[in-house]
Amino acid sequence: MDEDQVIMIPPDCVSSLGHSRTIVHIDADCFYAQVEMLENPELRDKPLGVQQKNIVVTCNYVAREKGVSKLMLVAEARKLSPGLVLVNGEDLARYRVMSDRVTDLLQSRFSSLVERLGLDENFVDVSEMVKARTPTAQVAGHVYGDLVREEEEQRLECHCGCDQRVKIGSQVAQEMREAIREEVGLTTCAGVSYNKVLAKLVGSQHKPNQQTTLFSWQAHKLISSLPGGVRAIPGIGRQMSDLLKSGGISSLCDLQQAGLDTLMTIFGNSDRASVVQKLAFGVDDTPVKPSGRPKSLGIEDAVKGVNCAQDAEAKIEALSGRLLDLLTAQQDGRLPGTVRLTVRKWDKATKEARRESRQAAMPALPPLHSETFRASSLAKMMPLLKELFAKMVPDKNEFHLTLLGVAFTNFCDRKSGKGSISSFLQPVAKKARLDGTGVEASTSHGLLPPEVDRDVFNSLPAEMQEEILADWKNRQQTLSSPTKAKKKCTINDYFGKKK
Ligand code: TTP
Ligand code: MG
Repeated sequence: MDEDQVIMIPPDCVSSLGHSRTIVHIDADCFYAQVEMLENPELRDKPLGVQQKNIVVTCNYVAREKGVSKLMLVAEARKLSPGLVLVNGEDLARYRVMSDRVTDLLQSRFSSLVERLGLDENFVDVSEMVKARTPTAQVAGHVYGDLVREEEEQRLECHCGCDQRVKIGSQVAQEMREAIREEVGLTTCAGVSYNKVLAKLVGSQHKPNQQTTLFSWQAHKLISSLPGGVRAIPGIGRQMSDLLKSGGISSLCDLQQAGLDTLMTIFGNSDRASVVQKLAFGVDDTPVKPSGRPKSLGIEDAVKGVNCAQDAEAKIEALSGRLLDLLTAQQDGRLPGTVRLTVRKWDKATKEARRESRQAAMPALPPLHSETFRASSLAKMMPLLKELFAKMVPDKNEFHLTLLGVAFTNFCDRKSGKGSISSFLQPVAKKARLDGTGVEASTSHGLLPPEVDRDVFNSLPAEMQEEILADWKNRQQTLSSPTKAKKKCTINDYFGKKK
């Protein structure tokens, strides 16, 4: 297409949302290859391909420099790069784990609106976060096209505030990429714009490990720069392009010129016809559809050299309060089974910052929307968090922290009633034991119900321990007065030793 030609958007393709949203598209660089290199760091400097059957499904950037590309036949890749190291990538389990970690991090830290696309891409709607931030003059990373606006672009210049929003979005995208790099170990590319299709398209402009922002007045330039076929538009895959072809539409130009009626005849569905027609002009009103409930919810703040316990505790308390507010705002009624504290310590000797996290089983919290929820949850959490802090920072006089974070994980649905408290607790108990990082709830109870596993019991918060003991006492009383005996599901049934 002619890059200088400004595309006129037909009236029925005009966006109903305008440029009101801010969307970030995140894509992991050579995803499978990075997972392999993380597990086996000596592969980093070698040309590496990930093989499925006789195809190199992806390769690292060392191999790409030698001409190897994604979905190339193994034989061809070997010719281009005789030293190519090939690993088998047919077992997707490890890739899925890393993929979940990225989505989880984005959901828990940046926005509840995260939509996964395949294993290594995520759309994140950061509009709310952007609204809450102060304006910035800086764009993080690259800007698509020239910053100097040509006459035509000046005409297209938008005054709805979208330039400012995508600038802030670019800062958020950079924070996302840094967090993924630091916590998951992967480098990523990001695209920032006001809709999904443009964010995805612009993100691939600079690869690897870079990000690009698209202002609204450059959108036409990006669309015009695409290769001619309809497949250049994300969302139009092989099946759809075959369908379009059967209706006489092969190029992007054909698609732009096709009327809605033609597209409706091809797709037999007016919604799809309209979405596809709009996509061809870079207009995309489809929402970021959350891909499942977050597995964790966290909040972190970089701090300037916290080096006394009192300051650290005040910061942890403030973070915990904000986190509880986020938990209430989640509105799905779930409560966390585990709380995790993260610190980043500055090591004077090595001049390096190191992250460390510890977690503990959560105490029972009051009902989520009760008046006392925040205050009493804080009062219950703080002793635990202080204990975790003391474990990670044992020398109270000699430390220097550059970051503090609190997160909830291990979410469970929790309804009222005894049956549900047990289902809420069971995974917590398991998790606390498996991690080995849970704080042992100190207990003065020497005697335990015979069916209860002491390790499981020790890993529970004091309230739960008391409930188990009270329940046991109750049962003993019931047994000693047989007239009152009745079969009931109790909390202890769930913590029994395996027979
Ligand atoms: P991509 O994001 O397409 O590729 P990539 O992450 O390897 O490289 P890039 O730096 O260009 O983003 O796909 C993600 C992973 O999906 C990729 O690592 C391997 C896998 N994959 C397949 O298994 N089959 C396929 O046809 C494609 C395209 C990818
Ligand atoms: Mg990728």
